[in-house]
Amino acid sequence: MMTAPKVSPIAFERHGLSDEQLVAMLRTMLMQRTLENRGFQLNRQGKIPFASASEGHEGVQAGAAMAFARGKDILVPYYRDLGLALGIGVTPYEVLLSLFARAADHSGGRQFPHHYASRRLGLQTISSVIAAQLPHAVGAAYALQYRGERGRAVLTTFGDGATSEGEWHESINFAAVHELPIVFLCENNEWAISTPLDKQMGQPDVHRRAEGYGLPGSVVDGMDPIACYAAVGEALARARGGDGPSLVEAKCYRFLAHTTDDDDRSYRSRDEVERRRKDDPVPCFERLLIAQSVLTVDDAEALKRAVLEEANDATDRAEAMAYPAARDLYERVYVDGFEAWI
Ligand SMILES: Cc1ncc(C[n+]2csc(CCOP(=O)(O)OP(=O)(O)O)c2C)c(N)n1
Ligand SMILES: [Mg+2]
Repeated sequence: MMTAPKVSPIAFERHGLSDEQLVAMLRTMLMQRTLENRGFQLNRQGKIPFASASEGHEGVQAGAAMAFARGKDILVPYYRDLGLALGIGVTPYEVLLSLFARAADHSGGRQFPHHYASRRLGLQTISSVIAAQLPHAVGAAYALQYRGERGRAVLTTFGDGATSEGEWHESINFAAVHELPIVFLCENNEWAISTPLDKQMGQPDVHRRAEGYGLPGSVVDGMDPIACYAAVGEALARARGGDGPSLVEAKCYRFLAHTTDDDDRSYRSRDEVERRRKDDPVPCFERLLIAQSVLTVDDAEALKRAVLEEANDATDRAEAMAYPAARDLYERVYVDGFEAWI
């Protein structure tokens, strides 16, 4: 009689994450994907001018967000970090207000979409200028060190293309020299708009550059949210404990065009994108949690329905809000008086 081959259990290292935390990470990833697609839909409907695309980055961002200590750490992200923003507490409604550029948005509808800011969440706003956020992040880390604050760290993120900018090198070097409490997280998706990795750098491993600057460097599968949680968590713990900066490289992939303004068919093949889809972090993580009995198939379906309902509700509410008044144009340009941000 034939017996069914014994299936060995899938390796499952949860790095101390509870079932609730794992489901929360999946929820963030599902919401990121839903809002991502919503941005493209609204743009194609002519309702919003622009959205960026982070499909393929959900794993690294959900993991990093779970490692971030809300109320203590400071996040200085880049424009592709929708999942990080959601994961640390930006709401879908706030995301939609930003996409619709409504007056109720945190910037009064005047900031670029996906450029969030929240003093409450420790989320510092950015510009779209590549790598320009890194000296700011290093400055925030320097302030923490200058004030002798232990137990707090800065998490800053950037793409592979950003590592060619002068600010990237200057920031990493300054942080290493002064042993600042900061984690540099590279979301290496192999493309900088139409520039592939082999036209960006002579060797494809950003983390190996860490040694040249004198700080620890590590690499992690950016499609694996738990591994990313562990890698970023370890680096943040080192920074919070006064043991200096780290460079973490998460290898991921961008599945969609760079933004709603880009057509990636002009520079990469559909075969390449399809091939990489098998590593799509969202269904892979969902399957893992079901296989490990963290949630059932029915739970996962209910979660997806709840995410879609919340996204739909946020879309309707944000769309119904007013645009900023034209006379607001010159507000929020200069501040009256100065208040320390961190
Ligand atoms: C200083 C500067 N140069 C060029 C641009 C135009 N630009 C916007 S995004 C981008 C690609 C950046 O690629 P990468 O750092 O890998 O991040 P990704 O978009 O792939 O996540 C470029 C060149 C810019 N915003 N700023
Ligand atoms: Mg890139």
